[in-house]
Amino acid sequence: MSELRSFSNILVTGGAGFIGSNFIRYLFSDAGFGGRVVNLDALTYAGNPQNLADIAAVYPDRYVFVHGDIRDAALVQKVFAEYDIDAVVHFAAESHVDRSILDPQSFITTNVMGTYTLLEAARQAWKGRYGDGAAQETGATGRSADTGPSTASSVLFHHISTDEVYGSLGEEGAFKETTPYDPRSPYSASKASSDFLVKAYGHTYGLPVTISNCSNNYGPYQFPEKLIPLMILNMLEGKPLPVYGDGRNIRDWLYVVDHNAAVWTIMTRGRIGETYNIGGENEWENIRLLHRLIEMVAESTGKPVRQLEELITYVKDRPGHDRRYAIDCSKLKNELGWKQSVSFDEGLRHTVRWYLDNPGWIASVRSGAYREWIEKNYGDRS
Ligand code: NAD
Ligand code: TDX
Repeated sequence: MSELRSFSNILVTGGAGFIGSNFIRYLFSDAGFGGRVVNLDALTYAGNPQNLADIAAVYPDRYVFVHGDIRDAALVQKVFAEYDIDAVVHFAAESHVDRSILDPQSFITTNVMGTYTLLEAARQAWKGRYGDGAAQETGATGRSADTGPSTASSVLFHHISTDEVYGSLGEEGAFKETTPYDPRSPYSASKASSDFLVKAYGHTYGLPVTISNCSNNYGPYQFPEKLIPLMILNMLEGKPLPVYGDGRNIRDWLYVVDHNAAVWTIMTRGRIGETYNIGGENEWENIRLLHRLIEMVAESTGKPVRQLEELITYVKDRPGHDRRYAIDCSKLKNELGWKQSVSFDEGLRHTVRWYLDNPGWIASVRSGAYREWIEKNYGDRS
């Protein structure tokens, strides 16, 4: 039988971004986490502390926001010491493929060097707890075929990664945890590098690590550069809907809360040293997805479907555009009992509603007022 891991002080990096902010909300609600959450975020264009303003107000003692950069070793070490961190969930990253093609540098410094900086801080902070170099003596992974899924661990580094590290699929098959890495964009290459660093710290130093590689997420608070929110907002504003290439690239979509439930399941019950794939088992060609979204926006706004369809504009393809992603998440399902709980129709409908109901959030992430708000509230804390 597996023993449930428990934590007191969780460091969430990138918790002001899309998935990270949803994860913190999840910790305080469905997960029933009773400890303290420290959110370390540099507030790049993609980070918005307003995403968690309600959580900050309700849990002033259990939610701490630290405005800072994961590449800042001194700051990261200070956070570990000051808050007695016993678990890290590492979301912070440059996350948009198109930006990585235009300007890869921050992807390398944040995703690779930033991950290294965090791993090193965790290793130093936790040395006494698990024993540096314990890998060889204990088998590093704390796993045993006879005792089942996990051994309780007082500290854990969970790394959030992507299915894009596995490359691109043809018409058949799905990525498994054993699929060889074949990253093809600067973004996915930087994420692959960070995955390897995490694995190396597990093997070499015995750092208790787990990794998850997830497919495309969607839901509330996603920055409107990604396909689904971009298309919703462009429909509302009557702007062109840019479809890359022939529109027949395929992505596997998962509702963000289901991703976060999987992450928490792995953190509390997953085997140390293991990678788990997370996916929606929900493949859609981009153009088909866009037509479904058009129907939903039309239903919610009363705009005629025809009028929205006329906005569809085929544009030049993304360089190196991966054709198809699909995830085999049977390991996570069979071993830890996780499963998707939100159907695509339900999740998309909720997402469309959320963007319609939150024009203030949309205006703020697109305007200088948002930057001014950050400056006023967090300007002196970095
Ligand atoms: P996001 O771009 O919405 O948020 C990233 C957050 O990280 C922002 O709050 C940003 O301010 C912060 N950040 C960036 N650089 C930083 C730095 N140097 N120091 C501290 N904070 C920094 O990203 P997201 O879509 O929420 O993705 C979160 C994680 O999940 C990433 O690691 C990404 O690779 C992974 N992932 C995303 C998806 C997806 O579909 N969005 C799918 C699989 C995996
Ligand atoms: O305007 C667009 N038109 C278009 O056709 C945009 C923004 C995208 N696309 C296509 C490209 C992809 O085939 O839609 C698909 C999805 O694009 P993105 O939303 O940019 O996501 P993707 O490139 O698949 O990467 C996402 O999923 C994996 C996240 O951004 C990554 O962080 C995650 O790792």
